[in-house]
Amino acid sequence: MKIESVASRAVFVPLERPVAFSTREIQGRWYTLVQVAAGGLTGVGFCLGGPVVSASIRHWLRPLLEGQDFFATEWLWDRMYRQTLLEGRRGAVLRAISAVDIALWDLKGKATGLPLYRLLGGSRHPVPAYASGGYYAEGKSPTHLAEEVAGYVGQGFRAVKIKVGRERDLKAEAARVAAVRDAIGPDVALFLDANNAWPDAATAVRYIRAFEAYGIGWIEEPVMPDNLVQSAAVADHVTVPVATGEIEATRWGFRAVIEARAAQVLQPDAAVCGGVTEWVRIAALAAAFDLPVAPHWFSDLHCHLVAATPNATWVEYFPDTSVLNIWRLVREPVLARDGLIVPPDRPGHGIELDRDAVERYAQEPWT
Ligand code: SMN
Ligand code: MG
Repeated sequence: MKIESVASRAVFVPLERPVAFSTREIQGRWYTLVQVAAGGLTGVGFCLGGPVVSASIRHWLRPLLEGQDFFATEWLWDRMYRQTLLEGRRGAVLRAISAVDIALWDLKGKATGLPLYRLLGGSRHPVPAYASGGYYAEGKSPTHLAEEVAGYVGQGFRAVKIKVGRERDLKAEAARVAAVRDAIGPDVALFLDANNAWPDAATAVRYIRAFEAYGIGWIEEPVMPDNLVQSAAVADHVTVPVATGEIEATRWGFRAVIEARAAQVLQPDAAVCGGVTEWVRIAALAAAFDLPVAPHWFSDLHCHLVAATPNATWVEYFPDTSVLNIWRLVREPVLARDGLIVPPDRPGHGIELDRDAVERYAQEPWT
């Protein structure tokens, strides 16, 4: 069960049309892919992030991995984390560790013939997915936004998430949320994602109070992720639960979020926080505080984790692949039906790369 080779590659997949959230515009997405080979099997890992991440895998992680037993994920995690302590701990290097760890779990699944959710102690039940979208775009009115989310409800989703916080005009922001609630009816859950829009708690509270009447399930990242005190102040002053964690990393990062009472919903992303190994620890930590986890981003991976985690509530799912386009690189995406995802029964996480597509979007060779 020895790792023979580790290869990574950065790819850039342009969006068909640019979209925006509160403070940034997106023209395309960078992904780093990793392939870990052992005994005729290949484990696949990935994350959002470009050449700095893939270089970290090549430079830092590959030498630590080659020749090691890929089943020893706990020990390999510790080794990777300690060896990269000076340049690592979060950000690009943690994304590199995350991608590698995901590939190691994929290998463990492929070597045993077991799907990831079973390796993690889960069962093959359908997990609830929310339709994530509602981005801003040039010329997109509240009516267009309402049509978009009504489409998701028409596909059977029982929860939707939209972006907020880009418009300075509070009335314009409230009008978007009102149009969405009107379009989805009273019974569909509505989540809002501010992507660090507001400079401080007082500003955030002003906007969120204008949304409260529309029955909001959570407000995501109202302020910068580093400012846990401001986030806690928001949580204290609104009735809407605060969610955060998509760019937080490691059990220690989440411990700080919990200790500061900065959020009522935690959103670790296994491709950011330290891989499957660290995600499971974070979910257990959250459980000790009776906090739910609702993982951020890639549903094809997180459906396994949610199926294995009693305090996990929702999988995030992007019906509009022109916004989050990793499926361009994937052979058999796991599709939601009636707002539910059944984790695939293929060994490992079941995510296989489309070689031709990877070639087309690659920005560097596999090395
Ligand atoms: C998001 C950010 C970055 C990549 C994918 C999705 C967004 C979300 O903040 O929570 O959906
Ligand atoms: Mg978000």
